[in-house]
Amino acid sequence: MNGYRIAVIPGDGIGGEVVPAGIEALEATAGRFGLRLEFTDFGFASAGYWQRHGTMLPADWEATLRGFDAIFFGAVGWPEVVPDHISLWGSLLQFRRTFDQYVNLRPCRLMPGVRGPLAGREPGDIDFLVVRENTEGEYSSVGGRIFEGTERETVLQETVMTRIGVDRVLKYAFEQAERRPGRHLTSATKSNGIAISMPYWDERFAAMSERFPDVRVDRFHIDALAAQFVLHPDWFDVVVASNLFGDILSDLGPACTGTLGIAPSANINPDRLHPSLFEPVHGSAPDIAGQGIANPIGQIWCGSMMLDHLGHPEAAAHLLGAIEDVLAYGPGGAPLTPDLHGTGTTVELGRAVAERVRE
Ligand code: GGG
Repeated sequence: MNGYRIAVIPGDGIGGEVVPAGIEALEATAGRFGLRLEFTDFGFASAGYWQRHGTMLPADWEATLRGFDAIFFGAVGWPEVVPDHISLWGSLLQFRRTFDQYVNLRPCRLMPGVRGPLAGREPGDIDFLVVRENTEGEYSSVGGRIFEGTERETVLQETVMTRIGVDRVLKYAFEQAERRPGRHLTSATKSNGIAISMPYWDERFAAMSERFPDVRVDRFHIDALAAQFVLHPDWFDVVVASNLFGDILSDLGPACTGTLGIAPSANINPDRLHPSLFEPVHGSAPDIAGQGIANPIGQIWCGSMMLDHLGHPEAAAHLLGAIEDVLAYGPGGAPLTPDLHGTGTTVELGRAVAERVRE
């Protein structure tokens, strides 16, 4: 199959700036590999839509998006207009849950030409994959407030871990680790303090590891793991974590490699029963929105992950190679954005990658 329908949701803030750069790079790649990508733009899942309609999504959003092969998403969140928990639960989390995108894949790599904050690390030293559980865990709507407005005001929110939900993401992570040369899987936990759900996660991890004897495993409490990410990021190969821990680690990892601006993520339904969604790890960044200086690499790398998921690994590798080549030119040779110590714009950096794809 060579033709795909892609739903495009730029969302808020810099989403509207980096998504066009991602599409330009995808179109260049599609042209080179004989693929037909048909992009359809949607304005929902944004603060603007909320202002007009009082909701983040139209009533028929599920039927609309179900007709697409993938969703190419920018960023959501504009707290001046709509509280963050409403915009997130009203859009992205609906997509992840309704389309059972139970794996959130977040690669973290020190790229050539990118100066990270950690001294002495070369490209190749840091190259790991965070596999984040994406539909349950700490991101739960089970809970509530009682005695509101009184001195006894009490707020509860439960972590939800189901055996199916935990086992399927662990299995996916083991399979990823089994395919990589390092064959090493680290589990993030906090079973000393969070003494009901996290020991359960550990138990299921230990049980799953018996099915993958070739994968070396270890387990860290999340606090120690955060420190190890900074001190020894080169130790890690695949890291599997609950929803919240995975979210935190997949911001910390890219920060250790220089900038959150290059980090991609894929919200995947591995069973391919529903469309998967590809979004950069970064958010809508209201502080720099509208200035044209947002780094488009995370969004473009999402395009590469999307092509891989759609069954075109060569096209995906070519696009990722173009990203690496352009970054390797460094601030003197490529129009890198300010987070990469350059003076380039979103459009210029995106165009440089698209041109490299065509060369
Ligand atoms: N492009 C990613 C985005 O918009 N992120 C907003 C956010 O806060 N996401 C939280 C999450 O991924 O759980």
